[in-house]
Amino acid sequence: MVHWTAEEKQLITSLWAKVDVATCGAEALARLLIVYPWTQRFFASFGNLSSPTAILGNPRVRAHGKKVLTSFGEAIKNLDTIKKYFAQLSKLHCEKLHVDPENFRLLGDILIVVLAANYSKDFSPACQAAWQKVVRVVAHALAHEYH
Ligand code: HEG
Repeated sequence: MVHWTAEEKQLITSLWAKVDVATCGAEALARLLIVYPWTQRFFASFGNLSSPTAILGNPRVRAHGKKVLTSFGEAIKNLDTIKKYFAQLSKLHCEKLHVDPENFRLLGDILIVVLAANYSKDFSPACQAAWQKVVRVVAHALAHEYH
């Protein structure tokens, strides 16, 4: 099991308290779809993804980005039991959605960029290191039920 120090948990939750989940979630998912266009295949039902402008303005991308980052936030509250916490969601992404787990890592990296850009004042090197660990652990937990 991954160990979290009290300092790491503090760095994670104090930044999270400031995060605008709707804005950052929308931005992170839109960036994923723009920077790694092959990820668009999972969202074929979301309508117009034909350009960066279309993606950034797409209400379904915004809504789904918020949903994903909200779920991410719940995971932060359950760091010590994260595999169990994400077991169902991992199964869903594997069995129903067929999302390649590499995409969890890509989204995690993008989330770091989005947080660094939007909360640069709070994003100290120690905070970044703690967040890097969070996105790695989340990606790992979401990939855990893959077979
Ligand atoms: Mg996933 C649905 C969370 C990464 C593609 N994702 C969902 C749902 C949640 C979620 C909570 C709704 C589940 C439900 O309806 O019961 N996703 C989630 C997290 C992360 C993640 C926490 C990583 C941090 N998802 C992710 C990535 C992709 C993806 C990287 C693809 C590149 N998710 C995906 C798709 C759906 C969900 C296609 C179904 C969307 C829909 O049709 O509404």
